[in-house]
Amino acid sequence: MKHDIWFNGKLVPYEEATVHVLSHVIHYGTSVFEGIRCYNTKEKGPAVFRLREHMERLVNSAKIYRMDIPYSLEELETATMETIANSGLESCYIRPVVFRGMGRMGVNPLHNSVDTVIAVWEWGAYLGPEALEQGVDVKVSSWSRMAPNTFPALAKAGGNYINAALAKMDAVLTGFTEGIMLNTDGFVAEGSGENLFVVVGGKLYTAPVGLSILPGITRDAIITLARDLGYSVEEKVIPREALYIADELFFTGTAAEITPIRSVDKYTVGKGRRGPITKALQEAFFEVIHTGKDPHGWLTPVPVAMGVN
Ligand code: PPE
Repeated sequence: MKHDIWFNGKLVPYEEATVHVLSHVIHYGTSVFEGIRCYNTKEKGPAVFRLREHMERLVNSAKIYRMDIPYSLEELETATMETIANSGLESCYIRPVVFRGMGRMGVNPLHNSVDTVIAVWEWGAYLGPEALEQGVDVKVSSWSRMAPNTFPALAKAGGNYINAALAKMDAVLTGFTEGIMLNTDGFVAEGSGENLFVVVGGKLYTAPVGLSILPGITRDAIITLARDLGYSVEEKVIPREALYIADELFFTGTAAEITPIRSVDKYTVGKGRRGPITKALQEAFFEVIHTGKDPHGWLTPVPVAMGVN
């Protein structure tokens, strides 16, 4: 866990990557961030999954919050590769975060610094070691996703996760692994840190981006892989009770990858274990990230010159 962290342009020792308690972000949640994975692929060695798309989302999140990141996309990508190479990790989770730092106190962040950090660490199965095979038990959260025109859902902003944390705590403290949040109209949005897919009659459905979800990069990859396999995928408004009568349900996300859901609110989903379409999609996804077969150009190998592979 204690790898050097890229902080405003250079790698610094883990212990030195600190901020002042009066940083704007601590008081007002003014940060945007990403979660990215680097996989040690069989054919290409360590390679980052959809680095460009993640960095584009980071830059867009920052733009929404009027933060000017003083680095180009290319510089952020190079910095990511340097941080990975320096860590010596062959597979890792990558966390870029851009935040409002020191300047003035008060809500207005426009006079505060924009600081940029990239950290890496080893992160295993997000929803537990058995989750990818056995599936997880989840509940519909008593907390809703933020309404449109409150917090922008397309921005992956730190402050959004105070809502996600309420849903996650509500789930784990009542004996579930994760909470599914509805939007403020009561339609299915997503998990606290994952998008959600519903399988019914051999077809896949997922909430449209306008329903206050994060436009997940794994979600996009799964839509592509499902269509490659010949499945129909539709973005559709999903009522809560559709979860109870679905054939299969699964989460997608960088951290969660593709995690099957075996029950919701104590209703058994399908046969109560990973379904065949979920399994086929996991296999297609793992073929890319573990083997390194990359028909869609999603992998960026960590440059050999940097020294990991
Ligand atoms: N919705 C939310 C709310 C979300 O946080 C994530 C990622 C996704 C969907 C899936 O997006 P993508 O990773 O682009 O497929 N959540 C990140 C943070 C999790 C955390 O606990 O921190 C992640 O998976 O990296």
